[in-house]
Amino acid sequence: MAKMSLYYLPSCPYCQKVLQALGELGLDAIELRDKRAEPQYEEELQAATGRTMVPCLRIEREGGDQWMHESDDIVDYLRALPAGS
Ligand SMILES: N[C@@H](CCC(=O)N[C@@H](CS)C(=O)NCC(=O)O)C(=O)O
Repeated sequence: MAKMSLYYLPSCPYCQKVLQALGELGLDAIELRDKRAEPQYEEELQAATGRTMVPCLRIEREGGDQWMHESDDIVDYLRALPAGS
C-alpha cells in the first residue's frame, strides 16, 4: 500500500467522518497529521494544494503525491482499498 497520511483537525466533523472510517477499516498505517497541533502540516497543505481545507488525504506515489480533498471521496477511496492493505 502507498504511504498515506490524513491532514485533519479533531474539531472538524468532516474529519471525524474520515477518522471513523479509518477505525472501522482498521487502517492503522495511515499517519494522522493534526494541522493545528503541528503548523508545518498546514504549511505543507497550503504549498501542495493551495488550500488549507481538511480533511485531506495525502497518497505518496512515485512521480508525485496525490492530495485528495472531500471527505466523501476520501471515505470512498479508503473503502475501495484491497482488504489487508
Ligand atoms: N466538503 C468538505 C468540507 C470540509 C470543510 O469544510 N472543512 C473545514 C473544517 S470543518 C475547513 O477545513 N475549513 C477551512 C478551510 O477551508 O481552509 C468535505 O466534506 O471534506
